Amino acid sequence: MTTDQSAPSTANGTATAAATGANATQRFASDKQVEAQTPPERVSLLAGEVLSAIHDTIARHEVTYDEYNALKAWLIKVGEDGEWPLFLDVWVEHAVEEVAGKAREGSKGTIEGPFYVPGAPTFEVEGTLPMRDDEQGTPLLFQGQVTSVDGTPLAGAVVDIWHADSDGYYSQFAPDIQEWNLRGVVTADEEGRFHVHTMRPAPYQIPTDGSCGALIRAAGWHPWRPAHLHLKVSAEGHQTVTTQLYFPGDAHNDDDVASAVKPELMMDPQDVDGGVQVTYDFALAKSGS
Ligand code: MBD
Ligand code: FE
Repeated sequence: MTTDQSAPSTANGTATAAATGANATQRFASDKQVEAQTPPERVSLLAGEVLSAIHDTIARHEVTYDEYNALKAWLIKVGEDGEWPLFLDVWVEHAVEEVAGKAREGSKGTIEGPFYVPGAPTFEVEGTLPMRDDEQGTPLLFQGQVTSVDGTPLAGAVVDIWHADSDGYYSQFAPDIQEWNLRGVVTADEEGRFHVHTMRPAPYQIPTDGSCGALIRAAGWHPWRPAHLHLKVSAEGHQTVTTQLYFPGDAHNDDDVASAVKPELMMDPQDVDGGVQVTYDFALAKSGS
């Protein structure tokens, strides 16, 4: 399935770009508090520079009316498909994350992407992510310790984890997958240690049947992200790290469509009886530092 360019058909639905996009758009609207408190001088500066960059590109490459109208039609289509969350998180978020994370000590972060859902089922110290009785794939034990940047173990640190299944699909964004499949929140023990049993995710292909797919085809790009785990690691008095972790050897570690791979985020999976085991420790910066 992961090498197939088409969306999967299932009994009750298809993971179309429009369906995935509509879910992502709705989630963004309901989960993120977007406060428009940016002062007018800053809006004018930023909007002005972005527009100037567009004008410069048009002048430098002598963009035609046909090309302008193709862009206009495409932008309209991105909205109709609900693919603004996907487009922005794939092609823009990494630059924002780079700025946000550059001065923070401790574990590296990377982009959140469009598929986080707050409020997943919780468990203490060691547990298994919600999964189907016949969940496919290789069993993965993901474990580690959360400390402060000075090495102090952070008792009761919280690790929120979400990832795709072995076909590359996310619950709540593809049809026919139970609500919290492969999503969970684990609270660490007194030493900041946690253990999460799950299934190894597959590489992820962004939907190719919508406007983002159309851009990829028109430009001769590819739609792939390497297989990854998404995490938010938090602890009292510390800054939350939003990150992703990757598997060495994945074909797309070097050309992630979302530009979100960093060398520090490579895991070191060990083959164990019946699956793989990964130990990855997190160091959190203190709040206000
Ligand atoms: C993903 O799973 C993802 O992590 C990002 C960043 C964009 C699209 C899909
Ligand atoms: Fe993802």
